[in-house]
Formats: sequence, structure tokens, C-alpha cells
Amino acid sequence: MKTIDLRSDTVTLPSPEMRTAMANAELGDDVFGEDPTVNRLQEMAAELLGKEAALLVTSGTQGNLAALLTHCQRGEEVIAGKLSHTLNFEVGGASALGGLVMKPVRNDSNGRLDLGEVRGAIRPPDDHFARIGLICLENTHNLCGGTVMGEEDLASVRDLADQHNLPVHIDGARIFNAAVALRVPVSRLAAFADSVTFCLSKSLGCPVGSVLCGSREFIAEARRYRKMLGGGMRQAGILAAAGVYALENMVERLAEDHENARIAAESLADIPGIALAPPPQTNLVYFTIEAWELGAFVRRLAEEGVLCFDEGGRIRWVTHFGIERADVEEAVARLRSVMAAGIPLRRAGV
Ligand code: TLP
Repeated sequence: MKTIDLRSDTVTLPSPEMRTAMANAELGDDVFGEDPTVNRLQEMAAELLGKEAALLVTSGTQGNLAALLTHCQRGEEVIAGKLSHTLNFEVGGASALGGLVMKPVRNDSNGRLDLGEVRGAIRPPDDHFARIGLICLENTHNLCGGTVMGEEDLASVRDLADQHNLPVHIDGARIFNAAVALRVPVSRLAAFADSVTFCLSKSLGCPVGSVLCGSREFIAEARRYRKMLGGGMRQAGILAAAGVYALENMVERLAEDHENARIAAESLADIPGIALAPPPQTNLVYFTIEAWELGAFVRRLAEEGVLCFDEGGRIRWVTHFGIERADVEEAVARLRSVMAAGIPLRRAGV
């Protein structure tokens, strides 16, 4: 039985072509700035995102943390969505390592920040208050369902930030998914932020790495924080070559992942007891199952070779490179048979 791994787009394996590009990469010592392939990736990323400069980092977590440390001084506040990845899943690094105070505000169902709450969080100068250092956005928004923030949404945050002279960072781990879903160049979305992190190791199919983009001055400073965080890599061109390959070859295909997510969602929504939470906009499909205890259901699905996570009272399926339409249909078929054969472990409300 084939295993269908829908846990995350982080599980993607490099294609033979990507491996070839990695094997043939021209290398040097990137801590000295001498790795030509890293330099090429950084130039490509900066140009694609419409920023002056870019920096290869080890992970999305490291990219976001380096950005926060670069934007803010110790003791400053970072306004971020209550449901943001940075606030919930990045080990509290901003506070632990940067002395920053995370200031959560409400996310709406589309991942947008509640602008009223953001306004409330920006307090006037006063000796009692921590200074605000940054507003942080996430696009696409993971916990909100892979939801996409468009130019209008981003512009409204940018306006508010400008009124208070605050920088904006986008955790764009999946910003290429947002751009493909909106059919706009990714630079149009990045334009509303001072800095953007995007991940190579998720839907773009690379084994390792993320890229932080911003002004030349910002990236020069972030480079120091990357070193401090242990992210100064040497012949990192091996990894960067995968990134170059991905930016050239793996972006347009994200539309297939979105289509497969839509197909999965449509079939799931037909099954009594299943509700989408919410309907997918990109490659993340979240749904609830009425009559089951989710942990047990995920374990039963795993026995049938369908791997996924339960997250905040929902199940998440992620479509990605290596998952074809037939895999999605097969996963739905196996889920149906688990539901048909299984004795519900917990009736809702019992
Ligand atoms: N997300 C992972 C898990 O950590 C949940 C996933 O499977 O979705 N920002 C966003 C929006 C993310 O979804 C993630 C990873 C990160 C940052 C962190 O990236 P890494 O794992 O490279 O540190």
C-alpha cells in the first residue's frame, strides 16, 4: 500500500533534476560571501521579491527571528496575530533570545489582523509603555487555512504602519502560494512590507532553507544575527542550488497543489459529518469530523497509509510536490472506508 503523506509540504523530496543541480553547484565559503550559488540565489530572490537584498537562512524560524531581531531593540513590542506561526510555533525565540514582547492581536478568518486591535496596540509614547518595534503579518496564513492576503489587505496594514512610522515584516513561508493563487507577481505582495521571509523547504520542494529579503542595510544587519543564531553556513551553495532550481521551475506548479487541495476539499465536503474549516484557498485543507476523537482518527488513517496532523480541533491535509490528483482521490477513498468501517470513538456531545 502506498503511503500518502499529507502532513506538510515540508515532507517534499528533491526531484532528480533538483539533485543534479545540487550536485553540480559551484561552491565557495558563504561566511566569506564567496559562494557563487548562494549569491546567485540571493540576487534572484531579491529581484523576484522586489527588494534590494536577500539572505539564505536555515529555516523559516531563523529567518523570522533574524528579521525581528534586526527590526527591534530589546524590550520592544512586536504586534502579531494570535494565530500566527511566529507567536505559536517558533519556540518563543523573539522573547527568549531577543528580549522582545509579543503583542497578540485577533486574526480574522482570512488571517488578516484586526486593524482596530492593531490601532489599540500602538500606544502613545509614555514612560510606562514598551515601544512598538514591528507589525508582523503571515501570508498565506497557516492556522487560518492557507488563506491569502491580497494587495488591499496588505495596503491597509501598510497605511497604518506608515502613520506610526513602523516597519512591517511578512512571514511569507508560503508567499509564492499566495502570489500564484492571486495570479500576481510575488513582488506586488512583498511591496507592502519592509522585510519578507519565504521558505524554500515547503511548497517549493527544496530539502532545506528559507530566504529573508529586505533593504541592503537591513540584510547586512540580519546577516550578523544569522551568524549569531548559528546560521553562518559554509559551502551552502549545495542548498542554494536547490533554491535556484525551485525559483526557476517549481513556482508555477503550485497551481496544481491548489487544484488538488480543491479536489480533496470538494470530495471531503460530500461526506456526511465532515465540514471544511474553511474551504481551501491554496494548498492547506482543514476539516472537522463530527463523530470522532481526532487523535484516534488520525491514527486510524495512518494505519491505512494516509498521514496527516490534527491541529486545533481540526485535521489538516497539505497538498504538495509528489502528491498527484490520484493520491488525493485515494486518500479520500481510504478516509471514507475508515469512516464506514470504524466504530466512532466518541459521539459529539456524549
Ligand atoms: N510550518 C510547519 C510547522 O511548523 C507547523 C508546517 O508544517 O506548516 N511560518 C509559517 C507560516 C510556517 O507554516 C512555518 C512552518 C514556519 C514559518 C517555520 O518554518 P521552518 O519549519 O522552516 O522553521
